[in-house]
Amino acid sequence: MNESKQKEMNVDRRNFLKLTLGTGVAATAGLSIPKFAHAEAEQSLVEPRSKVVNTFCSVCGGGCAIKAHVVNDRVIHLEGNPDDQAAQGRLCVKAYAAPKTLYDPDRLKYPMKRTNPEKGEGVDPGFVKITWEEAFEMIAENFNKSIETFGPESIIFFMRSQDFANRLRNAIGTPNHVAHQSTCFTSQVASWYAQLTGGGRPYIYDLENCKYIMGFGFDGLGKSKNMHIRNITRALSNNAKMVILDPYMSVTARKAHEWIQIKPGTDLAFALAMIHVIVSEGLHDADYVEKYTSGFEYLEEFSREYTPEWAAEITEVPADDIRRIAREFATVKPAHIFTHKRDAAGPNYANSTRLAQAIVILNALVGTIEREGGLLLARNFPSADFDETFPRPDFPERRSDRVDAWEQREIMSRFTNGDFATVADGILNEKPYPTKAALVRKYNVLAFPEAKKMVEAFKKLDFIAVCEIYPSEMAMMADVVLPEPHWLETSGVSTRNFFSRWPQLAVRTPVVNLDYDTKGFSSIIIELAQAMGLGHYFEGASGGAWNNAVLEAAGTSWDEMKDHPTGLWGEEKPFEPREEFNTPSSKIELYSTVMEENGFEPLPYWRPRREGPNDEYPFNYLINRPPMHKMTESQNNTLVMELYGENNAIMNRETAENMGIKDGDLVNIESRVGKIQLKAKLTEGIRHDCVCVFHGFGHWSRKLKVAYGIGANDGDLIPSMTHEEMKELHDPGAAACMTDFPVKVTKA
Ligand SMILES: Nc1nc2c(c(=O)[nH]1)N[C@H]1C(S)=C(S)[C@@H](COP(=O)(O)OP(=O)(O)OC[C@H]3O[C@@H](n4cnc5c(=O)[nH]c(N)nc54)[C@H](O)[C@@H]3O)O[C@H]1N2
Ligand SMILES: Nc1nc2c(c(=O)[nH]1)N[C@H]1C(S)=C(S)[C@@H](COP(=O)(O)OP(=O)(O)OC[C@H]3O[C@@H](n4cnc5c(=O)[nH]c(N)nc54)[C@H](O)[C@@H]3O)O[C@H]1N2
Ligand code: SF4
Ligand SMILES: [Mo]
Repeated sequence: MNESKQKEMNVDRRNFLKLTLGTGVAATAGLSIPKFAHAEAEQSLVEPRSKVVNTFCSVCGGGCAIKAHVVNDRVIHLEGNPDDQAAQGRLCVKAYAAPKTLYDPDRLKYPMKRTNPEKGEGVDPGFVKITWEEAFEMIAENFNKSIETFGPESIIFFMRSQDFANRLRNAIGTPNHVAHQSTCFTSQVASWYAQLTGGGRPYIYDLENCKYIMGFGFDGLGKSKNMHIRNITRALSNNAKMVILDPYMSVTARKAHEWIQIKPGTDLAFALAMIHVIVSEGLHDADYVEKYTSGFEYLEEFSREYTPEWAAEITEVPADDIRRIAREFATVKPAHIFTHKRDAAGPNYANSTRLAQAIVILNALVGTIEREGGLLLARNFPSADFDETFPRPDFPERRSDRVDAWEQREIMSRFTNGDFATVADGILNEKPYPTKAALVRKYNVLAFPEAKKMVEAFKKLDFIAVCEIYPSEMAMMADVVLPEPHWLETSGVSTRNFFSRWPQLAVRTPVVNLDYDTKGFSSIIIELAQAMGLGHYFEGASGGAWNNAVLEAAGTSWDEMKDHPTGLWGEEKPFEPREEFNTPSSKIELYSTVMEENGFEPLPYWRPRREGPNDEYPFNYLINRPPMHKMTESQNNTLVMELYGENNAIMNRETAENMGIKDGDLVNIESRVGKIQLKAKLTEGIRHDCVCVFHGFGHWSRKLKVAYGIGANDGDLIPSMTHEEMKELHDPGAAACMTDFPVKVTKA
């Protein structure tokens, strides 16, 4: 290797290492020096052509604004945009490692079709290269054949909501749009929707002004959201106290003043006892409660029996601690309970939605919602209207019943799409009718509960088209694969609807172009519509025109923003608390009339989890994810894998040793639906009755050369649900119950 190349690689390694250490991740990882860094622009050090391009990160939904440094058409470094309220000049480890994904030789580079009709785990699809024209023709022919023979509802879309794709789905006339939300956050949004917002929920925690932070499992530091990491750190430097309940010593629990090892699935009892203490001792913020909430009069009777002593039996946390924490939470001001997605109030347990409701009540009782130091709703620009921007013909009539039965979820079906948990039952058992063909985007089959059953469901379909950037397991199930560019190669606008304290958009233009034969998703949809004979639904529509419309609604335009020095639009505004909320009473409804009208209990009465440990399956199952990984898509990234290269069965040291299990021994973990094998990792940082597995591993696609065969998929153990089981749970949040089942652990 020549000297200049070596020098550049060292710089690159040092940068990644330095930045990674800066995020606080080093504490959690066996940190070593990455062997190879990305990007070697050999000539670059001689006469470099360098530039800095504005973009924003799309590894997670944070949309942190980035200054991308490019030398001789190669990305050499990403830097947080200092003018961005989210990035504040720094990124998280997942973004710093992203160029390694951009330059991953395993990426998809052109459209392909399958030649092996057999499908399934370990089967080589025999992909061959085709043109985009052939790809669209094949998909159109198969979709149209399904529609003619079995009706439009035989087509199913698996993807996050996207305006162009939603229009195509409606133009086809199928109700079947399946998304991941019941595995991620529905329990949370159901409660905020009913009690407060009539829509979404707050993701902004004003930690800098907060003096008492409490979390029912939210791992803000370990989940590596840029703004959370920095804001939690600032709060701790400002002498805030942090109390974290978690059966596992998460990164956040490690930094907390108190780590409470609560029994899994029982946080609702803890929260109800806190309500009991605050109400019975009159510790609530009487002015706030009077002015901004309704239903306080019901709380005394509701919470009477939920004493700390009652909760202590259920949670295994001493009553004195529960009482003390409730008093601290109500009297140290400002205080708030931060809650995110997959914490105890996420769709993990059958009682999670109730916990989410109790958390809204607790935050309202201490007057911290929409107040400094509390939980804030996002401030956004007015949004553009897709139908107004691109007028369309009428959609055909469509059936209301769906393959995942999501229409039966009274509250959730209004503003989300389900349902990873029940769709396998729908497809395999043709409920309520046969589905035949699918369009999948940006979802991996490994991310479905009971992933092996979902593979069987996909096998039952006649035809699958998959939009991907990687030869993932999902791509391996495809008849046609449609490759998209990496986000560092694209243009776009991020409205950042989640984390904005004041409205601020971020814009991106392509940082580099690797010259692969890829296509952006909006173009894919429009060209597919044309091939299907539905092009008239997209007259005048394009991704670029839509970006411009979004910017115009915010008071600017693409022309103004594309060469903008910061790539950001929106001035900082002082915080003005909201005085009214989007509920029937315009107040925060402690007693939820919306829940009641929809046939649910208006108050979060105690209800146990669905399926706790028993004699046959004596362990609780916990799922986590490593700070530096992103779901199932970063295990082929060598930089990330050097930081965290394999998942384990994380067990309590004493428990494991009593079972004759040593660190590194292979163990089997079994649930009633599956079995995985992993090396044991022993620690004092987990309850004696729990085993924890990190998500993202267990790849079986041989085309992912780095990720293939490492670790196991936590999701093989998660039971999927039948339509009937989901209905029986009668959960307003339609939780997939991601960890509401027990497991057994044996030495392999
Ligand atoms: N680095 C990284 N960050 C990410 C992601 C990623 O893939 N990588 N994904 C993003 C996404 S999509 C999501 S949904 C979020 C998820 O992030 P979080 O909402 O923080 O959820 P989890 O990481 O699933 O789990 C949080 C904690 O809940 C604990 N827990 C489990 N059961 C219980 C219980 O009964 N009670 C209590 N008190 N705690 C319990 C677990 O031990 C775990 O430590 O992370 C986001 N951030
Ligand atoms: N077992 C188990 N299952 C889970 C979870 C868990 O903890 N355990 N967590 C749940 C949660 S919280 C969530 S949010 C979901 C997430 O589930 P998914 O959204 O399916 O997340 P990933 O597993 O990362 O898969 C994303 C896929 O999109 C591809 N991709 C990345 N960028 C692009 C792009 O620009 N275009 C296209 N077309 N494809 C792209 C990646 O290569 C990857 O294969 O999983 C849920 N399922
Ligand atoms: S939090 Fe990290 S991964 Fe998410 S958008 Fe920001 S930098 Fe990217
Ligand atoms: Mo998620």
